[in-house]
Amino acid sequence: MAEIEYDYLDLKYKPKNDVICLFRIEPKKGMTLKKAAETVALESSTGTWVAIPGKEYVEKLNAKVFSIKGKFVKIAYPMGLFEKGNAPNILSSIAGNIFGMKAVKNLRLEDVSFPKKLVKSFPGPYYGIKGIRKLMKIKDRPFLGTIIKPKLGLNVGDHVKSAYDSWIGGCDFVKDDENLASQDFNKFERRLTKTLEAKDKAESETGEKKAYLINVTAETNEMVRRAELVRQQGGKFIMVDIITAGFASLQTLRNANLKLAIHAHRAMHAAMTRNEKHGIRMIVIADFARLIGVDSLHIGTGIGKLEGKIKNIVELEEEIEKARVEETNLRLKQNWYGKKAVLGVCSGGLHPGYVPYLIRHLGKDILIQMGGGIHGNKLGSKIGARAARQAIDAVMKGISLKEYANNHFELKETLKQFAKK
Ligand code: CAP
Ligand code: MG
Repeated sequence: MAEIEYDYLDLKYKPKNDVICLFRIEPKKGMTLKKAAETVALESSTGTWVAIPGKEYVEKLNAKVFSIKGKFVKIAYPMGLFEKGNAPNILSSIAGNIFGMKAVKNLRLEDVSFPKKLVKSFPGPYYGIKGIRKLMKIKDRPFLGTIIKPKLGLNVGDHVKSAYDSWIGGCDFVKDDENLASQDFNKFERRLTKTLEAKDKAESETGEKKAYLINVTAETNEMVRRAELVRQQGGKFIMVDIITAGFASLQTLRNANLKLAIHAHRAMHAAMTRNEKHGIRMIVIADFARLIGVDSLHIGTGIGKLEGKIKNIVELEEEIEKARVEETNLRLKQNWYGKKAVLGVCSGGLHPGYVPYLIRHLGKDILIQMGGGIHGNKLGSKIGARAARQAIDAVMKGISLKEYANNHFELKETLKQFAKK
């Protein structure tokens, strides 16, 4: 009898072409989970705190709570609620006011699953993993990257020198740090030109493809202008802080169709993703990043300086790489309808000693990045990069790092240095 009261609840409903969200809900004291779930469904679709008389025709767009298992609730949102190809619009509903509602003590959006029409309304990655492998001419090993350190304050000359040493040592990618833009100590234009020159030099000296991921994060128009400069100067990659820049500006950048690979840094994500009871799980951010069309995305390490369990990182990697993913406890199934695979990036407190762990858990289709783990090497960035590349080579040859280090002094010295870290 009580269920009839719920306009936003239908436990017999079988979703077809809806957007599905999986929430973890803790109601406020004195409220049932059912009522709290209904409140989430109404606030994130057609409703508010009071019924609006005379406008009943909108009810066909009501979101429906259709599954409740323990604290986990699934809600189906009719496609008609959303504008296709508009990421902020979708997020303002499914991840909007609801987190602040008094009806919930805690609320976490664990995952979202999109129907075909919605997936098709976004472009997805331009290159994806296969495209990046082709650009870099690297067939079947993990990519090695570095983040120039110190992250801020370095002048252009030292930045370029560290980049060149890293490439010569064996890095494929050199990346800016997330908070480097165009500050007085290191202006964007000069850094771009000089670092690309060093890249060309490193390419001709090593015979390998090298890439510079310059951080273009800025006000949207300025960001597109900087990306255009990269294209004009022959760069193939850019990097952007997708959370602080925002999904709208990421869409603008992707839709500008500059044919540049977009490397997505996720600075600030942990403000939303870290609390396991409240906020938004990283997999949701990753879903939007893949839809909008980044080519590589930071997914964590499970072992370095930043929080994140390896089990969750494996699931996250599957979500951005596979053609379709199956449902698990905290993940919804998703058919990606041909959207290209995004390259998972492992970064944060890494050094060569961690390489076997990363490849064992996450496979070869990853970009392993070491900032401090290369530039903090007492023997310099070049030796640091060489040791990191040797660690990858050892794993690919099935040889333990300890054994490989016996005839590779760079790796040997580096493992000693970082042994106690
Ligand atoms: C890594 C890094 C990255 C983090 C981001 C840093 O440097 O440049 O920003 O890895 O984390 O500043 O920490 P180190 P995530 O190699 O010196 O740690 O990839 O988890 O979003
Ligand atoms: Mg960084």
